[in-house]
Amino acid sequence: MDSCLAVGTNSSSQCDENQEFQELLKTLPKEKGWAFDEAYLYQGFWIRAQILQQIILCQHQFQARHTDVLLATQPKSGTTWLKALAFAIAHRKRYALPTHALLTNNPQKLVPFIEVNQETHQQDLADRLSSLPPFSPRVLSTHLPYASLPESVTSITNDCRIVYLCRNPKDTLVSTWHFMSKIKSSEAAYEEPLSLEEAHELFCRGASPYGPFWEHMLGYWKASLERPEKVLFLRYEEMKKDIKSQVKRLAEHIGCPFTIEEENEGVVDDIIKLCSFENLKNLEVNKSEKMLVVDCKYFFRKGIVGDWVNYLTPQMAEQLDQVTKEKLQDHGFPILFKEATIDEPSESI
Ligand code: PAP
Repeated sequence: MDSCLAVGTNSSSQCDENQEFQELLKTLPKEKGWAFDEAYLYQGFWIRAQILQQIILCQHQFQARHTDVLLATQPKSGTTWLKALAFAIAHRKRYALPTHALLTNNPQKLVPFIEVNQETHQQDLADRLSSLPPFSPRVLSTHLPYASLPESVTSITNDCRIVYLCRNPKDTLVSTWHFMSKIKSSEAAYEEPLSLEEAHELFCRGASPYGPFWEHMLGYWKASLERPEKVLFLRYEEMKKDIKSQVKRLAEHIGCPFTIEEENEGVVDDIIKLCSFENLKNLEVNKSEKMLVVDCKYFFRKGIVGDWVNYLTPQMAEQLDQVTKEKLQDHGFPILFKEATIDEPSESI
């Protein structure tokens, strides 16, 4: 079949773009994908072909506004949690708790990715952004590495804020593997799910979705040191340990600090409760709705720190720790490096 017809395009310029894209793909290193099609190494990170075309469009087309808030993560680092919190903080004056948008919408829907559409792969970026709530700030998200963000986002003349959430690599691997296995067993899959051994091997080689894990994290960490007013670096484990202080940091960074009165009235605690794993997981919308081929319920598995210990063998954990050590030790990342190698399972808060 003609490649233009195969992807459902209807104009000659779209057809040219597709042919250019097919040519580009031929030049990129390729790896086995985790769930669907193969992954390609583009600008130093691994990405599925179908998403890559949207990423390139986004890099060219996305125009950040000065008031935008962009949430950045690697898949399975706590994206859904961060989306819920940032949305609830930024729009706290617009929604009363009993009728809050988060009670009837999956957080992924309220905070769209700039580079992919989780509803349908065909929808245009402009259409997608025009369907956002008409309030400021726009709360958006991305899995793109810092160096690959659209120029308007990182430009020194743009005041938009970035929040990066990082999770320890062993839990990120285990969570990603579970999620991909669920997708694989859906009707869209064309192969057997990856074994955990295969997933571990790909992850350690850097070939995780949007990986390598360490380079992704370091890009944002360095940016957070160079431009702290622009980039806030958060950690899933710290959020689990002390959510209140992390939520306050988040609110300040995105320009919506809590007042003393709000704190005294329990507004911070209400937001934390609304966005808690237990609350979101048990909402009807998050139990029954679907986004593309993914059931929303798969965004809520265990939500704890240290679950890796139940899946990785001591050898697998040691190998991943060793890679983490090699990748991070020359970059002055002592805290994460230490905790990434020794974190213990802890109870969900
Ligand atoms: P994404 O990057 O594909 O959007 P993301 O939300 O990061 O997904 O991944 C889901 C993980 O966040 C799951 O982790 P687990 O597999 O180790 O359990 C999920 O349970 C966890 N998660 C989702 N919501 C919350 C929440 N409110 N609090 C804490 N963890 C959460």
